[in-house]
Amino acid sequence: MEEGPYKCVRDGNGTVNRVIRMGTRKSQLARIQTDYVAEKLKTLYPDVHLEIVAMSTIGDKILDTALSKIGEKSLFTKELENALERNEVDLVVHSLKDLPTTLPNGFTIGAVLQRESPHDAVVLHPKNSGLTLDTLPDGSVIGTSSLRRAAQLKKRFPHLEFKDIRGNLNTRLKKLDEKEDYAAIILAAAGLKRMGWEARVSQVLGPEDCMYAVGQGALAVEVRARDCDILEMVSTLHHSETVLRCIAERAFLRRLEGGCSVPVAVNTEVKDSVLSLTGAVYSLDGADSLKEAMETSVDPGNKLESAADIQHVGVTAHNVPQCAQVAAEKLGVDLANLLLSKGAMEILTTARKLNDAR
Ligand code: DPM
Repeated sequence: MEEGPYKCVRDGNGTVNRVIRMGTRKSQLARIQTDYVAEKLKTLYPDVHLEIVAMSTIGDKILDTALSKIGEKSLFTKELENALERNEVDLVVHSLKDLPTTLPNGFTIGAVLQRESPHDAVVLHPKNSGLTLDTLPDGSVIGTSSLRRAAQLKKRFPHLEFKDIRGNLNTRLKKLDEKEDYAAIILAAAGLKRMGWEARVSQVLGPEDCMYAVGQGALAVEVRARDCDILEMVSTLHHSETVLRCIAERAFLRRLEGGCSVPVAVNTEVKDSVLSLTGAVYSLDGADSLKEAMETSVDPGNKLESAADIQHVGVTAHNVPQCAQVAAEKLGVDLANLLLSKGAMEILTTARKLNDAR
């Protein structure tokens, strides 16, 4: 008989009776994301008892500062990692795009779930209903604190103005609807969908308008790297194609030394075992930019057995072909090297300095 992931925690009747505690931030989106993963785990492991432990993080408390100005990369994740480390929780569900490309020692991403739409979406002030970024009047103010979104959209829609907007999704929607400060805001389509606010999406931005952030739209489960039981359990949640795309994207960002606060954007696709990655860096106003594309074969045919401890940009995925993961990581690094050879570091360094001085 195949042993389950809990050979060491089965009781005399062979029933799994361990309690798994899931850490989450208190925001509605974080709760929805955690509940979603909990449902998946319940279906896969009906005998496991799941407990949800909600905590607020520094990132949730500092609501008046633009995300890109806070500096601390792991603002939303650190306190949850502390809880993991202290064994207060066993796993934490994050938006992959909020996880740094290098995780602190002792942690790993044990699951990357199938990606929702990775694209950004436009949410209009009700009075602008029917308009698009193109047709909004000159000088209309668009709310976003993402340097990546602002850089691309400033270049593409020069008649628009861009202003920071902070807070969780609920707060932002309220700021949009109840005031006259913004004509529209830009948010990730995935978050809007998870919140059940698809009806507010007036426009989804394709790569020609706005390429997405590394990892956008994918959920990640962070665990203790040495907790083999939990790692094995959550690994069944991995979605191979998403894993490979996100490894390439994260390797690209890591090589560029970019955090969540640099104007870096990507677009990936897997088709017929070919993984393509387009990556770009921008100056803050989008006037300067570099964009290149590369592809690699991620054919799982020549399966290489996975070594026990291998992580790729923080992801542990024993059940996804190692050779494909290696190829995906190399693709990201190669594309970053190509952009670096064309001057990407100068663009990013200048962007960082200007942003810090804002
Ligand atoms: C990161 C950025 C933003 C979040 C930067 C970026 C957006 C910040 C802003 C790294 N994290 O995208 O260029 O708009 O001021 C975040 C959201 C989600 C995860 C919300 C959003 C939900 C979508 C997902 C915030 N993190 O981007 O609208 O799961 O990918």
